[in-house]
Amino acid sequence: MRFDLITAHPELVRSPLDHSIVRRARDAGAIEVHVHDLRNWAEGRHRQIDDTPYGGGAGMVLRVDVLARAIRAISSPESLVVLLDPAGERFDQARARGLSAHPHLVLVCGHYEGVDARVRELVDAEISIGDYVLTGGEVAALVVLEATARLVPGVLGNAHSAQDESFSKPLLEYPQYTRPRDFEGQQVPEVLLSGHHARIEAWRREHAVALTRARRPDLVDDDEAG
Ligand code: J9Q
Repeated sequence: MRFDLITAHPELVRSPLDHSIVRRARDAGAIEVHVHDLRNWAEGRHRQIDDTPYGGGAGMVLRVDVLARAIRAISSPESLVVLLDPAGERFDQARARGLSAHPHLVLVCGHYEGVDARVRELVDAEISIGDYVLTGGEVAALVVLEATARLVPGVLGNAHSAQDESFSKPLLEYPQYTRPRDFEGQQVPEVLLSGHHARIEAWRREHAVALTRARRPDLVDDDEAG
């Protein structure tokens, strides 16, 4: 799968893309990631990518003509062009799975001060990662890219894919422990040291359900609060 990011701040996204699962997926040849500086498509003496809003008001708005040149240069009929924007549809695991089925995703990073409204006609979808103010769409684009990339076939090993299936049920993770067995009087639960795999499985399932019910009742189908 191919990802292209269009951003006014390419330096902001490069390091995260060179690490973790995204780096491994790129190294394995399962995904390709290209970062584009929006300014490459700016024109005129000042190569401006944004301008003051018609009608007045504070801040700068990303120009539709510059974004249109960038999107048209990078996308093809196979591409899904997504604008990261607070007014978009909420991103979740189901959306990540849907995106991972596309051969080419073009992620367009918005600006917190806004993009020209006509940009919405140039994209296939608008996505928000949640209700908070960000300076731009860059961090949101990285979230979407990572969550999507790890679902591309060949990115994760079989152990991880199995785990992913159990998340889509979906429950929160069961409590995990590693050494030391005693940390300031807090002990690792005895059952996890027992080597009794069936009991360990049952313990984990029980605690995953209990944790999910306590913290995320909305994820448990039998809960009235859900
Ligand atoms: C571009 N706050 O917020 C949540 N998802 C995306 C965004 C966002 C933002 C500002 C600019 C995207």
